Amino acid sequence: MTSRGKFITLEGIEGVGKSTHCAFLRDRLLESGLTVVTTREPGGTRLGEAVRGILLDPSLPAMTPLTELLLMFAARAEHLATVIEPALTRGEWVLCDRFTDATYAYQGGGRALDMAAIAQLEGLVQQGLRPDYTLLFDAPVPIALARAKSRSASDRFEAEVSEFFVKVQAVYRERAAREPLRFVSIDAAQTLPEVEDALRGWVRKLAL
Ligand code: Z5A
Repeated sequence: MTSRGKFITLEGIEGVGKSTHCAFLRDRLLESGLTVVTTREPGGTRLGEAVRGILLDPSLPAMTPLTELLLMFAARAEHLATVIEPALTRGEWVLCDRFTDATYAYQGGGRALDMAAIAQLEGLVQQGLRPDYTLLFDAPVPIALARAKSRSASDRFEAEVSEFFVKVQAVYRERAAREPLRFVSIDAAQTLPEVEDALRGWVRKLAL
């Protein structure tokens, strides 16, 4: 019988390098002989990418924080049912650029929504599924925002002020401190080769 794959999520405020590091990590896992699926949230399915378009489009009218929360979980329900669960069942490893920790950090921390309401939706949508490992890329807000801004025009979240990202980061750090077995915190203010060394070290520890 094929053993179930592992579910790895990458988290952090914008500009910490998640997309860059996701590609690097995928290549290291492929070298170890694993089959790897890379995906992202919000998104990862045709419907989810359409929802992502709505969530990020700065030209649309403002939405309420609750609307934003429900759209995140609607996209996630589709993503879990059609991409993540099937891949894990086939024994593949799933690398996901953001997942529910982002909801706690952005909608709970940034938008001040009730954490208990987020936990209820998490239970309903995920039915007990949690990431096996979460890599939290952590860098001071000004460094991360400067990197993100050097790269592209602002979407609806990126237009937020730095205090918003300080609140988001605080929730990420609290969650990492509470679940040290799942979270791996990586200093993303380091140079790219240094971050890559940290990722290589983590993959070695997995002893694949
Ligand atoms: N969101 C939410 O609110 N609730 C949820 O539940 C979920 C998401 C799932 C879209 O996410 C938005 O959705 C997100 C939160 C919200 N918005 N924000 N903010 P996204 O992941 O698509 O967007 P993002 O977080 O803004 O990602 P990003 O801007 O693409 O950043 P990144 O992936 O972390 O960084 P990057 O593109 O890999 O790197 C940025 C630049 O820095 C790039 O030029 C790199 O070459 C450079 N870089 C990376 N690392 C280094 C180092 N170490 N040194 C120097 N330069 C570096």
